[in-house]
Amino acid sequence: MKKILDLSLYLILDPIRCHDITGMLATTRLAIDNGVTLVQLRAGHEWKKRQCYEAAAAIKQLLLTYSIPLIINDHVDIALAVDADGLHIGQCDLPPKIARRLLGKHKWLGLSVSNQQQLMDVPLNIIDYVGIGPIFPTHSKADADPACGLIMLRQLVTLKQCPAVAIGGINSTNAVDVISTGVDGIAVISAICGTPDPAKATRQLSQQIHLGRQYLDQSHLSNKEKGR
Ligand code: TZP
Repeated sequence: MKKILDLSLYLILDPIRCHDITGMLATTRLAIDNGVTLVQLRAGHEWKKRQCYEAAAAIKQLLLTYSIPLIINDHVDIALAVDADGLHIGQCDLPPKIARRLLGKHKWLGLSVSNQQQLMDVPLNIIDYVGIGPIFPTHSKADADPACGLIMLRQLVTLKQCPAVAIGGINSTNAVDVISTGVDGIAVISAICGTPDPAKATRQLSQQIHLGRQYLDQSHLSNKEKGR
């Protein structure tokens, strides 16, 4: 059975910024205690399969106690091996149809998109959510596409036909603006992983998501009033 997918604050665990598996587990614990709603393991390219499996199994074990879903980036075999809740794929990974066939219908499947064409091409019968980005420049992904910015994000949000999370360079200085576009959540690496105080960083982001949603509700309300 699929758990409820709450994209609000999506933590992507990065082994370099968290240093090692122990660091990833510690970061995960602090982040969940302070408002993270979903966790993804994004294993390093240099990782051997065994290392990836061991990290995924340990994180899955921890997340089970909190009922927070685990998504595995790219590796469908690892997702199945640890009974993760879903898989996230990019435009150059397995085609969505193939990933879905391997994954089965009871797990979440997310897809990265970075422009309007990719968003329009999302197979809605296969994909559960999209990751839109990078929104801002990022140091966490070497081969990231150019940043699309808030204006483009707002436009993509109006076109989307499935839940969407924004990603790339999102932190406590811009999270309110990102959420105010109407996107369903934010996904972050460096705003939590490797920060001096991941608990505080997560709390701040949660508060900003709340604030961004309040702005959005207020602007919907005042648009309605103007239309009367
Ligand atoms: N996909 C698009 S940008 C990105 C990924 C995985 C990296 C996001 O990391 P950060 O540190 O939150 O900018």
